[in-house]
Amino acid sequence: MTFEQWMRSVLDRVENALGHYLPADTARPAQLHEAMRYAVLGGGKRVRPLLCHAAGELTGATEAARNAAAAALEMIHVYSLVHDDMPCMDDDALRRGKPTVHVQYDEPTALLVGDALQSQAFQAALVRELALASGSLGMAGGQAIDLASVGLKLTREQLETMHRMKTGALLRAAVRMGALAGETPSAETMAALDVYAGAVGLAFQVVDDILDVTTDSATLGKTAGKDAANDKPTYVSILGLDASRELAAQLRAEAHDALKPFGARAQRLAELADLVVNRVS
Ligand code: GRG
Repeated sequence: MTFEQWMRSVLDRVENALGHYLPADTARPAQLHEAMRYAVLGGGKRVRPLLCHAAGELTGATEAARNAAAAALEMIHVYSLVHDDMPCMDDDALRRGKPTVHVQYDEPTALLVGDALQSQAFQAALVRELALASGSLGMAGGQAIDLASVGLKLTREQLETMHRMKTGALLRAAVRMGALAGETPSAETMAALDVYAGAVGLAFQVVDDILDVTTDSATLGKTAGKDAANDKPTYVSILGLDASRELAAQLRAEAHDALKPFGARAQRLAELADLVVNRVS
């Protein structure tokens, strides 16, 4: 199977699993459930579910276990996007090429969609991993640091810490949850996968910062250069464009090196590292 065929089949399974784990929009309160489905279904790159499936395949996790973990990760991710887009945070009108939830519905609905998606995720998931990755020591804490850093000059180390928490923790959980859904992986396996996930998570953010200044916002449904315009530090603002590109390439190499002990079994994870670094949106 080619990488593209594998991606297509995983993406289909992820969409089905999400449809299954989200409450039906006929269940009351129908409008909240409709808005949850609006936020989650039919959009996004699904990077976290893909990483989760690839790591789960490596450790022999069943399809059902991989689907549950992948759906939980995506629901947490979408909750963070819905809240991040609200007027009290980034105040964005477009997400994934369509109106954000508070624009399409209203602010209270967006707040509740995020809350309810978070709860829904914990029904499906390896609770400890997901809680650690999404709480104040992970994504929510990283977001707090990010919001507090507006107008400040962060060092590269401080920027890295913020991103390791804000986006890296959930990407790392995607790999860990996939792996842990399989045959009890060894400490060595988990340590190697942690190194891989750390490098991919940081590369994802470096590339995001590069794309933020090099792509056309209108076609992507987001505001190009918004972080810079908001006076938020980015890799490009600290290192410059060329050094940021070099860093992304270095992190890709680090991710590949970490997978060496697994040989061909880690092919999909290696391909996903390439996808994260070479993506154009
Ligand atoms: C509100 C608790 C809370 C946290 C928000 C992750 C986050 C913290 C906010 C997301 C805002 C943002 C633009 C972060 C930078 C990188 C990032 C996570 C981009 C969006 O993720 P993608 O590119 O999105 O995987 P898709 O739509 O493809 O799933």
